[in-house]
Amino acid sequence: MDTQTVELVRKGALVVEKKYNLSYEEFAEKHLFGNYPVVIGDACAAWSAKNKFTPEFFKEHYSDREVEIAGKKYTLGEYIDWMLTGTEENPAPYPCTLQIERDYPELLNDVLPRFKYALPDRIQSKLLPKRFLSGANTLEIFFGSPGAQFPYVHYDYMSLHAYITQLYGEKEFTVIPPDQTPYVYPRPDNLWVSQVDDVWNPDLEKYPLFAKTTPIKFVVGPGETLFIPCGWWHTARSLTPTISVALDCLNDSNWKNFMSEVDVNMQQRRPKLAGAVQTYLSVVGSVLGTVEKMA
Ligand SMILES: O=C(O)CCC(=O)C(=O)O
Ligand SMILES: [Fe+2]
Repeated sequence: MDTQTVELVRKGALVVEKKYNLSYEEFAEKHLFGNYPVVIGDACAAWSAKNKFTPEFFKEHYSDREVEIAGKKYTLGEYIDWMLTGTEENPAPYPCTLQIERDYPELLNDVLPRFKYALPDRIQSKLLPKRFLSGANTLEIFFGSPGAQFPYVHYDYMSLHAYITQLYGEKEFTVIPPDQTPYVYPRPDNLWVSQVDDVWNPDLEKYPLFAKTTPIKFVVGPGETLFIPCGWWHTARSLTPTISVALDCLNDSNWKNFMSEVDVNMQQRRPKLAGAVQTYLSVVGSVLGTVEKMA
């Protein structure tokens, strides 16, 4: 920690540290099971996306592809021009996302090997029927312009852990710990989305308890990966034109949280099956836990 950070920690403020050469053991103890975010400075060192994913690359190869943002269609070429010329006052619409596996499978190799911090991962397990993930997007590329603000404060759907790797430009993140959920006013219909839309300028008359939150703000730059553990509220804002890759992870550390999310969905849609699904997932959790320990 630098001296400024040490000062802040002494004052009791929460901070998100940046770490290089982080061992898996330290990551697992302090962050994955410790449920605390961290910026990993070199997780994506082996990815070819690191130098390849630039605005020029996407313009050259994918200009004609269509993207849809908030119900409006653009070509990726149009969007990239806007993203490069957008300003704080007039940002490009956000987020502009590409689904790598579904629509750009030829780019999969550029975000491999999967870094050790996002392993083991149960999202692709044959024992986990995909419908339990309720359509969560688990591997996406994000484009944004200066001033582009993610539209809401949320924690990742289905309590998946998120790893956001910044490949181009700088993005500012704000995170709020899960134990402050009582002050965050989750939407009754979407418990993972907050009703408070501006963390730094909240409507305290409408949301008085939000004053008790202690949001942590920091910047993630090129080559850096932010780990956001399950249940941590977060939002983001691009400071420059940005390209990021977001991937999700599910394993023993967030399995119980995931099971609760599945239960909430099942109680709404198929309440009679909810109990059986919980039993099934708890067996799957034990089986995969054993397999992972042997690996
Ligand atoms: O990079 C961002 O804008 C935030 C993305 C995010 O939090 C998400 O897609 O869940
Ligand atoms: Fe998120």
